[in-house]
Amino acid sequence: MDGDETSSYIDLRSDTVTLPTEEMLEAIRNAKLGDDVYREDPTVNQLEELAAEKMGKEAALLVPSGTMANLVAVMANTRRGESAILEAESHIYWYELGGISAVAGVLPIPVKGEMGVMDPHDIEAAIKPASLHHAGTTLVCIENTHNLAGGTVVTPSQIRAISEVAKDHDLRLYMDGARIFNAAVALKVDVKEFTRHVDNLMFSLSKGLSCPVGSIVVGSEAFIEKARRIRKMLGGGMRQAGIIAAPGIIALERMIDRLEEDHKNARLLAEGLAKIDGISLDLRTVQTNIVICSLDGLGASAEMFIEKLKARGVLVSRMCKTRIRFVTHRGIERRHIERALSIIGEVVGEIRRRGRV
Ligand code: TLP
Repeated sequence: MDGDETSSYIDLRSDTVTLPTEEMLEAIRNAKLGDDVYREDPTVNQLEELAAEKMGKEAALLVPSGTMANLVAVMANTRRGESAILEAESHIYWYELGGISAVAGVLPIPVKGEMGVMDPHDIEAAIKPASLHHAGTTLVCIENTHNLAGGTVVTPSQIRAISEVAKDHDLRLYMDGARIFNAAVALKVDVKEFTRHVDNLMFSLSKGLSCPVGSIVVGSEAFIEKARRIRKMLGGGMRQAGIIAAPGIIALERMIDRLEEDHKNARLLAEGLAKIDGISLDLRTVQTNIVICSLDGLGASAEMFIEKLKARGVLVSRMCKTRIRFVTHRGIERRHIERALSIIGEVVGEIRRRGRV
């Protein structure tokens, strides 16, 4: 689908569909540029300094995508033949084409969490010692907010508890914080509360923060130096990347507080969905800008439901055979949620009238 086709839709597939603001486009036009592989792009340098400072870490590195950020970070935190513990429904495990194994050479050890949060005892039990038989565990990855669990927040105290296990066993702790500002806004705390107990993390500019491209890896100077080399090896060294960094600076300075509005809209949507017979969801998981619901009670497949919504102008994503996901973002206002709810009500009514499909 091209941009023109989707522009008239109520697009709830992802916050990745957000377009840059006018101010971002202006900043791109006016950005001071240089060759970032030589570290001579002043706009990239400014963004990386700002990101490191905001996260309370020593250094940062701009990369093209969240997937590359996670891969670079896993590689900089481990050596081939080691293992990493991650949540069983995490993005790294399910949605990154197995890069952790295929490229990083790391064995993922999935640990099932509760609403996206792993229990520190389960983490401890899953650790593999470096021995003649095992791929020794050296890394724990958490995801915050947790996408597949419905945008749930891993709280600062939960992170601290996990970090204690990691420290006890000499493991590194990494956070896929693609949507970490959603977590900070949801709990109304400074983002450093979430970063202080992890060794390093990444966050995305291209999701709710509305930038067209980019994620940032953050950590110690030594870690980022290593990550910079790995980024280059993976083909992610960019030249005049200031055109990506310029909107990133605006994102960090001005786009964070408005995430609250996305959360309110997600709540409104979730409460509306919960009232529709045949749709079920766990309202406890609706903590930020993601809503995942099940169509089990309707006997409808996600594919069919999604097609029917699309035909009426609403776009959503499939999570599995009978679960769909809605994500709110800057392109979605309260009126869109109200309209989407009434369309969903119509589609459910139609399916129920026709019986099981
Ligand atoms: N998630 C996308 C899809 O890939 C599912 C989305 O629409 O939510 N970590 C997390 C937690 C993510 O949700 C995503 C993107 C990534 C990493 C990868 O980021 P990108 O898409 O920039 O490679």
